[in-house]
Amino acid sequence: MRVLHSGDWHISNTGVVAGRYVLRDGVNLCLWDKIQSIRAICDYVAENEIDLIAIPGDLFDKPNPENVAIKVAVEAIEKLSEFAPVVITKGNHDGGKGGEWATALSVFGSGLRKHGIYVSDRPEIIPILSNQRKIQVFTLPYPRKSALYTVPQYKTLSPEELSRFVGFKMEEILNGFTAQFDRYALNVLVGHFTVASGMYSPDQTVPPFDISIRKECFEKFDLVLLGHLHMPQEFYSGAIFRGGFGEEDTKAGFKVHELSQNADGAWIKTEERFIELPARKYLTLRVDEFLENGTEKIDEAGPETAIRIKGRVKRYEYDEVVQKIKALHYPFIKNAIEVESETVRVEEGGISQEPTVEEAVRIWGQGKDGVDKFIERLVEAARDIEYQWKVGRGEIDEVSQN
Ligand SMILES: [Mn+2]
Repeated sequence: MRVLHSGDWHISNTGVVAGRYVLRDGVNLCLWDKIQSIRAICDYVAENEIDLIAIPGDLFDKPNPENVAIKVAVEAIEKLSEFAPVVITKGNHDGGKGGEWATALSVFGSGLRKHGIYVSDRPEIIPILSNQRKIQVFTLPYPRKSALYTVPQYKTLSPEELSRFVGFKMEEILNGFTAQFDRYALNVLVGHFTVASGMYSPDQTVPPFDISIRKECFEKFDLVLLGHLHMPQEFYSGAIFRGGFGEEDTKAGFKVHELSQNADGAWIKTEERFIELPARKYLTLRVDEFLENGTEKIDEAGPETAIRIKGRVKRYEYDEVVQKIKALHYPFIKNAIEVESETVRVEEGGISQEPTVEEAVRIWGQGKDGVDKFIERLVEAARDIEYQWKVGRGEIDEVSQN
């Protein structure tokens, strides 16, 4: 049995490459890139024997995708369904927040199930027969966390408390699933959420306020296929594109899992292959590297690579660097160079130490009656604002929203 696993397509007709909005063949370049990846997946499915295709969430990038995004998604899923049953679960980007009635996935309707397209926006068990083999698919889409805020008894929970509560409920659902296993079938979990030990990027672990599930809860499933984390890792196929310079070291691709039945009829995973997709490359050069041998490095990277030049220079050096960048006539280049500040502040008693944003918020809240209840939410919001501010200044890299 062979299962193809590819999540987080984030189909949308928007996005910038190296800060530029580009149209190619009438569609946004970011969508054009994704179409190339989707085509490669469709070709793979057409050329190889596949028994099940799982797309665990974030097929779309937003709840109200553009017509062209819908066209790309529907055509791809129809194409894939000619070769194998397709299971799609709802991700956080597909919509359905709070009291929303529909998600972007509503375009598929429910009548498509008889044609082998199974869209799931709630936890459920889907029995599938593929090439005379029984598959029991268990779905666990992204939960509607914000819906809980409308329930009076949960209104006072902090984001961390709410995430823990939702995570606990999801683990209960997983437990319930294991009681419904079909011992003659392949029991597969297809879901969109974070695993507790997961990584957002090569150097960023999952933050504590995200809903997460402990991986012990997966032990009994024959196969666990998740979406949400864009970096390929255990349980995750990763995304089919790179979201920007923050993901230049992240591989984009999909996975193929091979399983075979042992003498007792149990399914054993025999191979897991990661197939890399030719997603657009991103490359950051330090300003000194750029001045030294930037032209060679950029030639070597090729004209489709997005380049960023980063670092600090003195005021008088800046114009020269900008001239050099312009002279390249390179389509995808981002100037993220900062000019070194020339002002130095000296205060009595030495250098003054500013408190961190978090410290400042906590100091402000000290002894204020009633604030303590909201302090964690304030701190989280402050951290988020500080993060966005730093990203805006190019001090840190943004990792695309999972
Ligand atoms: Mn997601």
